[in-house]
Amino acid sequence: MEFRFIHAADLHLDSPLHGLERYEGAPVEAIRSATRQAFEALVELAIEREVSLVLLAGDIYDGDWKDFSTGLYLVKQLKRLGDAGIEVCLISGNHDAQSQMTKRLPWPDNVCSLSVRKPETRLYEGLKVAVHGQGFVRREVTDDLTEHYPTALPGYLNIGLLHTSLDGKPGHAPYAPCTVEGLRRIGYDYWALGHVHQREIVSTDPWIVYPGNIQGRHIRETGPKGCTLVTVRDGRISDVSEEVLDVLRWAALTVDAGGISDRDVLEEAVITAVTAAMDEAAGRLLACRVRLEGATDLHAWLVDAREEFEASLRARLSGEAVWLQRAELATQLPLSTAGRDEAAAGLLAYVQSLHEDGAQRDSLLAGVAAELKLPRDIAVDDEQDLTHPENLPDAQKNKLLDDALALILNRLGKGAQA
Ligand SMILES: [Mn+2]
Repeated sequence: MEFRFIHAADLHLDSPLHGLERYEGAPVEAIRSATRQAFEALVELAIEREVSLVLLAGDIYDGDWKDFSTGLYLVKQLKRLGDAGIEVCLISGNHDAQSQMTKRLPWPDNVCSLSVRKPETRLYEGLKVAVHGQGFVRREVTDDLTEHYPTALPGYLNIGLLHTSLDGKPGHAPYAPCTVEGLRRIGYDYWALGHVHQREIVSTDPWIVYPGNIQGRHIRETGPKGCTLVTVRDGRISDVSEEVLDVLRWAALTVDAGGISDRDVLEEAVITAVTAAMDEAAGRLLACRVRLEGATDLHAWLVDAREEFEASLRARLSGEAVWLQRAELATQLPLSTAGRDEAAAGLLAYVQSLHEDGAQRDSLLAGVAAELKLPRDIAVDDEQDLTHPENLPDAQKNKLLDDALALILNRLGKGAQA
């Protein structure tokens, strides 16, 4: 006998957009509806591939609903699965923990939501599958939930459903910690995990899988997103594959501007990188950020005219299925004083001496902070607090000085080496 199941997690349906409105031309509607469209792609995949069971490992909702539309939407999609004879087994995670949700709707008949009080086992007798799991009762679950998971049931394919950070994942809150060794000991065939948004096959014996989220929601969630499709033959897992579901692709691109001294050449290099990412996105809307790196004579001009450069790129890309969120500057002024006139070389040498004399640099920055409002152009990144530059790490203080120097040289018409 052969059947298939789908394992997905972290749908974060209708998750809100953070600060996108402040970006010119942001495709707010496309981003707002992306999590729903990706879930519809999952439903269609399940029906098309005639899967028997869909497992959802927590964070189905991003948090409490502002009204009932999110819940009604999900119920409708789950019923589509029910109409196709597909069962659904799910748990809550930290975002949709029982305590987080004030509104509730009854689940359709084909849906089993496992208990948040203790591990619960749901048997699918026709498939000879046992799904064991426990949802989050509150947002911060700090104990190892698997300590009380039952041991594997003989004669069944045993699946553990769990929302967890395992023994620590950078960038993810350490909820329901447990170890790979601990999971192994329980003796299941497949651990359907959720919480970590980056896809990862942690182990193949037994299978321990994070499918990642089904749709990236911001620039830190880049690359293809989707679910895991598992084939079971004669009671054993015979195939595990990744299925892409996202409708909008995020990409963080890097362009080496090192040695480029012509604006058109740099623009062409960025367009080439964006075009390659669009090819990978295969027709989906691409939301991208471009980071420019390297020592270039264009640095001073970029610091001064970044918005102009971005606007020019956006004009080139208009009409394409791409949104350039921003161009991020990680370029440097070429450090050599060769080919510069006396005034420019003097300024360059002065700033370099400040790199070496931290105390003098810090007192200069403290003075600047008190007297001046620094222009946003020389911000080291988006979220940096520039009202207190003296609190930045040394490397960023130096970068701030370098960018200020670049700005001055450019305004003096001395940005590039002769
Ligand atoms: Mn989570």
